[in-house]
Amino acid sequence: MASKLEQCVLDLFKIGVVKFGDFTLKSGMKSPIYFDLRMIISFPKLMETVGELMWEARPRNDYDLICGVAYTGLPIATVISTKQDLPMLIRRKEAKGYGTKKLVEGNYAEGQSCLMIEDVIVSGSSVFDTAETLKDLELDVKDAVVFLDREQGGAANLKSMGINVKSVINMTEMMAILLKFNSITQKVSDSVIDFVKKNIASSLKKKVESDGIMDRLKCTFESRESTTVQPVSRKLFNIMSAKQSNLCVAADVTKSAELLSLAEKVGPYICLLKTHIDILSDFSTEVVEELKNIAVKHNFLIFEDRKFGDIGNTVATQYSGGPFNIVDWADLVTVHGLPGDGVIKGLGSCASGQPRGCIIVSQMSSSGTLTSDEYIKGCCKMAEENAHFVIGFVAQSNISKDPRFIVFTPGVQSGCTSDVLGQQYVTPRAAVLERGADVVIVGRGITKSDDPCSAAKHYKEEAFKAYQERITS
Ligand code: S5P
Repeated sequence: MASKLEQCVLDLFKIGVVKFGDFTLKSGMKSPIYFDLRMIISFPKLMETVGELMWEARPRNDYDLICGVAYTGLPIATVISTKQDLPMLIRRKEAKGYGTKKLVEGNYAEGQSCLMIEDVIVSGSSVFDTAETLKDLELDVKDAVVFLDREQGGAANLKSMGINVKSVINMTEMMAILLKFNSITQKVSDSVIDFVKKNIASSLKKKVESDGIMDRLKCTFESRESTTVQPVSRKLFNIMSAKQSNLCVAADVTKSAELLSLAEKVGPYICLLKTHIDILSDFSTEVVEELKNIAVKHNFLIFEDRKFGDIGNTVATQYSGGPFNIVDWADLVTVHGLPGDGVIKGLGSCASGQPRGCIIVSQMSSSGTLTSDEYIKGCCKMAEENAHFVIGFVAQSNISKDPRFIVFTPGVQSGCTSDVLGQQYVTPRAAVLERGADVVIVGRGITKSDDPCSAAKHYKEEAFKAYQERITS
């Protein structure tokens, strides 16, 4: 008598899930066998059995959530979810272009453990992508269960990235069952086993590190939106694509009326307006209310360049409260990496559900800056570990290839190389093409020009043209 697993494999073979012939896999690899579990949705009882076997194979017992890897993982995860009364998440393949623009659907809370469900692994890249997205939401994702491990290196690949995979069956075992029940010949089985041994998928780690497609500098802002779940990054990528602008104006003016008038003038050309709110001699809560209205009208975000640099508890009180109550109106703020990630956690604790984020000042434009290579590396690590709140870096060079993170470069002005107090300038073109800026920050080049509106238009066009050249070169 066939065991439950044997019967399941025979049934899958009978309905055509296991096919022999010449196939090309998603990775471009040629294969003599194709395992297409999608069609089990037409066989509910069999789908239930697959779900049961996968649940039995899970690495641990105590998960708060499960997440199906699109697409075939979704119906299987649904079956498990209802049977085990375990809440489920869905990770979209692409972010939807309307409504909430969420990449992950379903309810979750920080720190909950989530088991990933996938039909088959070859290199493990789909499971890895899903894990990265879930980790950005601060979920605890270390385990995946798959039905078939094709034994082409996927499990080892995922292990090297910290993900533990359990499979219901591997290719050798599946061939053995089909052979035992005379469903295939020895010759077919041998050719499949020989094929998997000779066709090990390339290392995921190397792929992630070297893949040109993953390189920030080569990705469009539009495509980068779907690489992150950080709500402010997503909004900013969206605005940058829609307005064709990667210009941030540094509105370093000292009167509220000047600030609002400048925001109105440059608003149509910018993706971000950067403020130093404490230099306003006549600050009032009304001015930020008006600024918010102008930001909505012209579709840009507000970025308070506060450069928080103290322990978490102190920055939390500076961010939320005091005369400026920054958390209430600034989409983004800057932080120094110096204190360690308590500064980020402190700010994050005040944001409570509002879409807010921070940028780590990792490298400065001023002469004599103390931001060493070690310091920059530390800032990058901090960003990776706090990607739910960190949207990128203030930097002067290509410090991160990660397409999720946005690099902002200040010290940008055409026709001027420095000021008398140590500021150093490059042109927008050099910032984007030579230094790897995504967003250029221009202050006096615009605010001190005779016509800030035309100057903003000019800088916007030059910086965006340089970005377009960069992604197509
Ligand atoms: O390294 C830096 C970081 C920042 S945020 N160098 C900078 O100049 N900035 C800010 O960018 C600075 O505080 C100012 O608001 C703006 C540059 O202004 P500009 O007038 O020199 O273009």
